[in-house]
Amino acid sequence: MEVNIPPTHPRYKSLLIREKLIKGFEEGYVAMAGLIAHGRGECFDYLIGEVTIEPAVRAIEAAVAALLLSNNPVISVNGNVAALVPGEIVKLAEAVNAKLEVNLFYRSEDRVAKIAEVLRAHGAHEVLGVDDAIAEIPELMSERRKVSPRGILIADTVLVPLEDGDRTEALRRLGKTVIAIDLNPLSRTARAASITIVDNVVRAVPKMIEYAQKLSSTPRKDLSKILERYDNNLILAEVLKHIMNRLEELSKSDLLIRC
Ligand code: PTJ
Repeated sequence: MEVNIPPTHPRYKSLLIREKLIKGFEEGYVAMAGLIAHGRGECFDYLIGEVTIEPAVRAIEAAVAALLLSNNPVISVNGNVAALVPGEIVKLAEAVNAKLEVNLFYRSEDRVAKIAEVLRAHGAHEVLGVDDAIAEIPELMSERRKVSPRGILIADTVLVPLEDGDRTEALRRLGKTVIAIDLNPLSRTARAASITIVDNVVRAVPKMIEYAQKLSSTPRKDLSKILERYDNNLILAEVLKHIMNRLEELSKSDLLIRC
């Protein structure tokens, strides 16, 4: 169903994002739970202030450094990512020389094929996880355990935007560097990942492309230094402090009306 959102609507941008997910759901590649997940994300985005905050920028820099240093980086794509940032995720994969793999919590072969098609329509040359998801991540019960032997199975770094905690923990147990993009700084994924970008995927992925271009000719030893000084617990603590300070400020009644 087409909805006409007036550009003057105060929540215009946010409503357009919502429409992309609804369209993806109607076309059969966004999971119903993906709509619920988006609602939770929106709530945290409100608390953050709907901008990319400084701790997220530092996480983005470290994430891009990790991807550029990797031998086998893989970007895991689910329904929400395909609906929200299809072109950007393909561009990011090119910029850091990563493979794209479809990996779904609510896996169905129909959804996998549709997501691969969306990625190809946005310029992807190769999409893994479609008919080659024949390997399994040990100790993982969900459908997310099914991975490509040329992709996530052998990856040293995996970018997992909008993830569930179980797989993040399972990938960490396998010794992989896991980069999460998650608006909820308290989620199990956020706490289990090696690098957590607490930001909306629609802002984080374009910023990652920007950093990939900026860091593309940085010597490996300098990229390693970025990673050495990165501390994910500190970043998550800074995000929580940002939210606390923001709420503290907003709770002053004269500011509340203007937020
Ligand atoms: O496409 P599938 O089958 O793989 O399913 C995808 C979903 C998202 C349904 C699945 O991975 C899932 O159930 O995820 P969760 O456990 O609901 O976690 C999603 C996390 O993403 C939550 O912590 C949300 O706050 C966060 N989130 C939602 N929208 C965004 C987001 N983070 C960044 N950007 C967003 N736009």
